[in-house]
Amino acid sequence: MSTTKKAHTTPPYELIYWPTIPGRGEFIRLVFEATGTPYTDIANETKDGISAVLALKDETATTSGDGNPPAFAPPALKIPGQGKDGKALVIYQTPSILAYLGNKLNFAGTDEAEKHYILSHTLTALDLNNETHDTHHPIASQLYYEDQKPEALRKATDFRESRLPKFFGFFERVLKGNEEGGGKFLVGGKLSYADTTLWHVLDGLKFAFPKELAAREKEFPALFGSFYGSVKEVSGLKEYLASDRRLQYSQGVFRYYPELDRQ
Ligand SMILES: N[C@@H](CCC(=O)N[C@@H](CS)C(=O)NCC(=O)O)C(=O)O
Repeated sequence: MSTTKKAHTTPPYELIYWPTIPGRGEFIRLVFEATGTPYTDIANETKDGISAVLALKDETATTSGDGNPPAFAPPALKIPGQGKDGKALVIYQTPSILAYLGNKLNFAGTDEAEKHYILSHTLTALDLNNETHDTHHPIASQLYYEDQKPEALRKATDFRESRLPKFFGFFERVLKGNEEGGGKFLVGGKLSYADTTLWHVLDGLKFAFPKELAAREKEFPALFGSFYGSVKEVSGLKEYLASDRRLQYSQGVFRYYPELDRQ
């Protein structure tokens, strides 16, 4: 990564997210990696970093520190010196963090209209992410998958048969309509956080539903041909994806249960 120069000019961004899984923290990591921005992934990089995640999750807290309001759930981003009275700013909600970083790191298009298109497409990609989670936890997040298997099967079947083609078809149209992007970018002529976010959801879906995705990819040539293939080759991302910082899918949003995949 060419991070040396930026290290002197960007604040020491601190990602507060669960360790060991990509999870929703990955959407934030990809922005840092694609832009060559230094950051600390506190729970993965420091011994007691998990305490920052647990503090964030404290359901009795009335602040997340430095006068910031409490956060509902990880991920959160802490930016020293950018909050009220020169204190740290703590923000949460994945799309809110992405929009903040997109502006700061020049990763949110080239004008006001593009900025809004990018946020809109990101929210749609995150809707797909959330619907993926619901395929294995359709009844309750706090119950085990094993406690909701029949419902999960119904949910996953509908998801694969109805929702996936609807989302994929939508993004295929977005890519085809953005002539400037040449099939590589959702908005305009350069990479944005909408691209990295959608890319990670597609990648996670390939892990979670390998047979379904293999069968469907040819229906969406822009999405799985040019777009998926080009984003992972982007400088910064390519190196990150090959590194041990890229965490393996396991028991997060993207899980592999063969019985939920196409049979
Ligand atoms: N919409 C929120 C969802 C946050 C979320 O669900 N975080 C998960 C971890 S990925 C969590 O710990 N949730 C706890 C809860 O919802 O009680 C976002 O995108 O940041």
